[in-house]
Amino acid sequence: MQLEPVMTKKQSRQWLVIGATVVSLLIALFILASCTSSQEARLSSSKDQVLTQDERMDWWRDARFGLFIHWGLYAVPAGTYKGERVNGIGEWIMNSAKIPVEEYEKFAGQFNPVGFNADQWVRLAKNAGMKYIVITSKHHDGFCLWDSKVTDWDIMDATPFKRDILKELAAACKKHGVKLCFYHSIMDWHHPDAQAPFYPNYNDTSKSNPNFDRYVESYLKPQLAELVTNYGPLGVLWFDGEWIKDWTEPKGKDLYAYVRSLQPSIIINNRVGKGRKGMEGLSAGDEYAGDFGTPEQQVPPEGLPGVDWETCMTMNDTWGYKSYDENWKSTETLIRTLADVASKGGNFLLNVGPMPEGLIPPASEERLKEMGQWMAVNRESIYGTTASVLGRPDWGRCTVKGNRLYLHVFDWPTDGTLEVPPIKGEVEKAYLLADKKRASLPVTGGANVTISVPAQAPDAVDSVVVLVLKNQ
Ligand code: FHN
Repeated sequence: MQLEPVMTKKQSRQWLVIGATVVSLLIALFILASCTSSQEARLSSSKDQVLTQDERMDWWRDARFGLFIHWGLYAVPAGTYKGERVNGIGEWIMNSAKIPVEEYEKFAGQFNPVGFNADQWVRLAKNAGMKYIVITSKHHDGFCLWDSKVTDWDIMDATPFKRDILKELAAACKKHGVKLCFYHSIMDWHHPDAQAPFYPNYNDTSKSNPNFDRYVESYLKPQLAELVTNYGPLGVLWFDGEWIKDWTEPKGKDLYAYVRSLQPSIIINNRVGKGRKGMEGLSAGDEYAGDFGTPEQQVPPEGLPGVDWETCMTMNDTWGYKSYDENWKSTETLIRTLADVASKGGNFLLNVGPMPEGLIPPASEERLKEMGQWMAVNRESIYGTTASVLGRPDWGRCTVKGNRLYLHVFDWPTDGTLEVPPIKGEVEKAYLLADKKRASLPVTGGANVTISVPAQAPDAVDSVVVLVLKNQ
């Protein structure tokens, strides 16, 4: 029996086409679904969701205190060239001594910091009370402290050391819960497309490079991609060397967007563009790129109200190591500067310039340890605090956190009575932060509060009295 075909040949061809279309649609849907999920996986696995400005700045505002590290080939000459002491900051020696590039390159063969121990450096910073580290990935001399694929002018190819310093530091920071951040110079005295104005003319800042854009697109950005994607999530990209003629605010805005596209949660300073205004650190107006202002070697007298800012400062007179710079700030000065900066709502980025063998100068280490002893007792009067509500009292500074005023008393009252400038709110209690029992100190009420304090100051440098206000 001849079975009647279920359908004609034409009908079967039509069904074949429909079937093939349905199958290819199903395959397309499957591919689309798998791509989306992997994209979401990437986003969620990078834990780098799109954060608000406040969410991004949150850890940084809480930290208040970080370590700046200026380290590179300039530690080899350490301020001396051809037997002569060279004036100026140590990391500028190539420029200050007008060292030709091929001469300067010889320092790479002498850079073998066998004493470098990332874990020791990170523990030193953490024990000092510092919550983040900003290290020079590349300073103006162009030398790279990491294994860069876009140049041999780096620690892996140009030196006998052949270890990726940034990778070792990243591992140590992750282990100890310290945020890793990179300083990166836009200005580059080594790259042929970026050398002017500093080479061979030295300090002829009127000079520009015909191929500067090539340097930006084929070198600066690829290196930043290496730094932002190969060393784990970074806290801050700290740009510098932005003052050159070839760099513009539009370029800065583009670079800011580029780096944020690589790691959306990263924080970027205002030296990515032209908003720095010299050593004061911040130009008025919000038309400039960058998340915080960068006063250098100074604390703004009134702070920088309404914006995030960070004072960076050396312990002596140089950022990069100089063997004979012994003009060290006292630990007292450094602790009081930390309190001063925090009392104005800023962060304090304190610098060390490691030696060529990879050790931190003993005088720097001593100060960091002494600051750590103070922070061990008083850290809550720094971390997460905001600017004073008492102005700048004659006896010291004030930081604030919630309903607590932290009175940083530099000059302890000889008569046992601490006079507090007028405050808004009623006092609940007062106690010495150094007193683990938090025994209440006698307080007179009213607008002009006085606190009876012991004859002996708990700390010779900065004794903190906590004034707890009744919750309004
Ligand atoms: O030229 C640099 C200098 O070497 C150092 O890195 C400081 C640190 O903020 N920044 C530049 C000078 O403003």
